Amino acid sequence: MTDEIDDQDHNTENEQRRSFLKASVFAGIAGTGSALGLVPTLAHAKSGSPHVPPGDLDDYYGFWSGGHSGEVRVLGIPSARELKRIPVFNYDAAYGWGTTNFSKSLLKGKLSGDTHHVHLSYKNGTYDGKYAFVNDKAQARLARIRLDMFVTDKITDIPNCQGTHGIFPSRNKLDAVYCNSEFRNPLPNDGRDMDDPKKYGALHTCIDAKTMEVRWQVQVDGNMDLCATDYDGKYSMACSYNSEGGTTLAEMMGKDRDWLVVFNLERIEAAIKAGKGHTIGGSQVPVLDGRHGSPYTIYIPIPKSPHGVNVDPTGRYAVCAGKLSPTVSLVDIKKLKDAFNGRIKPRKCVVAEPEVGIGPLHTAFDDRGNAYTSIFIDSVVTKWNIAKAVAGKNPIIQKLDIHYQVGHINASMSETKNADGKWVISLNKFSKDRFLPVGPFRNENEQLIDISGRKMKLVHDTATHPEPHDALIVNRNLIRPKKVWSMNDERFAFEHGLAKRYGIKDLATAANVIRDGTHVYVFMNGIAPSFSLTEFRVKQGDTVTIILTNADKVEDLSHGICVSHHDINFGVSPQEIASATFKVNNKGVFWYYCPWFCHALHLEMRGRMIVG
Ligand code: RUQ
Ligand code: CUA
Repeated sequence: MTDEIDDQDHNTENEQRRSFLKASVFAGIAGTGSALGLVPTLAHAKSGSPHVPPGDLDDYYGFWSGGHSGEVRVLGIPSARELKRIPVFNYDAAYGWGTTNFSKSLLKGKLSGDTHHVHLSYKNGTYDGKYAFVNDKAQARLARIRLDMFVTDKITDIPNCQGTHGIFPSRNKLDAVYCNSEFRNPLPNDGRDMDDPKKYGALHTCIDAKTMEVRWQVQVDGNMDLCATDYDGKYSMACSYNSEGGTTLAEMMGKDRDWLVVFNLERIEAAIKAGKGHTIGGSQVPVLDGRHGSPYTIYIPIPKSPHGVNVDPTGRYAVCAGKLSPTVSLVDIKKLKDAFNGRIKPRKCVVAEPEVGIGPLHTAFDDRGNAYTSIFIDSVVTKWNIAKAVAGKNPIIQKLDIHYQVGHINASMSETKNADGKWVISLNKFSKDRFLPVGPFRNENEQLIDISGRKMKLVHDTATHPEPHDALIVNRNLIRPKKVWSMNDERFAFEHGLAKRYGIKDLATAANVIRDGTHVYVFMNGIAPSFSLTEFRVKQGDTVTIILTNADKVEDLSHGICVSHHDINFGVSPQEIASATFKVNNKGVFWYYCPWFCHALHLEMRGRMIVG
């Protein structure tokens, strides 16, 4: 772990540290020596206070989707301090996301997205610290974020789909990410069947987590929203509303029960291997028909327009919330096999259906067999006990008022085998009367709840920029970001290719202006407080590519380049290389400068682009 943590005096924390390690969350880390530096801040959890004093670090990383901002956010928990915004599907001038050649190669001209669900990659039922994945509902994409650098590194277009909503990775190993499409559309969507909604379809898509290539798709009845996987790599699941196949609100609410759709991954993989898939339109991705009666799926009836499916940390139960029914349905994952083999009816997999409140949506878990369900219409979080529900007893332990209209909810480490029962975050859609008014568009209000005791305690309000849907609270010891790039990173392949083509030996020391027809390549570095080029000359009408290397190796010493009046503005962190390409249309002198505050002479870190 980091030096800062090791440097801290945590003698008084011995007790807590020991019991913490005993909790076996970090079996793999304990004993490396760094384990001794792990938990100077566990006092927060013990005291139930979200206050993290100056100089102290949070216990958890929070990974927040950014909703229609298109980004992913990183918070410290319990303080709820926002630590970083990771641009994914959006434009972000601070980093130049949407400006640099690398980001443009991923975004392909699109600058908006709608992220709902962030999930991290797994190994053996807990996070491996490698990647985060996030959906784009707006343009049917899946993105991957590297957690060694906290940057987006891949974006995959999902064919034949609209409204890519729920996603979930395999929980046993780095294998696949499953993505649900919420909107049904003609297949292929090329102008056929437009006025015949009965022929529309929705697809469950499997994407390879390592290559980010689409492996296969399965067509379903109805449409899907949230997604979950089991812990053994056997099943993926989708809660499914609109079993009616309607296109209007009234049509979509006709039936009393919709479904939890369960996908039999073993059967699907075997069928794909045997070449049983067909293709749709111009896409090469093999598609199987998983509608009613197929061997690949079962449809478990769930009341009514269900929303949200979450698997408990024991891996035994999937909890599917009713949304328009006050119930949650507890599905016994052990029974799925019998349902697939036709030995029991799918509905028999539901082993309890307790009433938890009006408008239940999402469920999180602690390490003591309790579940916490967000109740949208009642604006409460309901704590209930799984074993009691299964035994047919009243499982309700407490209903905690929150403000107002909670959507998602999550608990610390809840989506892993190592749920630790410390914190719940409640992502509330409305914030009226909680903060200083800021005009008609309001922030959301996210509330932190201490769940370490028998009773839930509301301890903290935080305003958030619109509109996170979901969040993960991840023990910080599982995330190990680097502080400085390696200049050989594969991310810089394009810039290294240019250097090779134009005979630049070392990008760290480059100061070259190379003309190739009407395209001018400007290779320079930044070392605080100067660029290696204090001017360069180009001609009106040229295309210019600036290749900028941050040659400083010092942690936290970032530079960047902003070219006046040319809409070029991007950053480079230590040892990072980035490039951007633009047209120069007007003669004149245009100052370029470093936008990251890097030095006492940061304002002097600038130069002139002279266009003749
Ligand atoms: S889900 S529609 Cu992505 Cu509860 Cu927010
Ligand atoms: Cu470099 Cu400011």
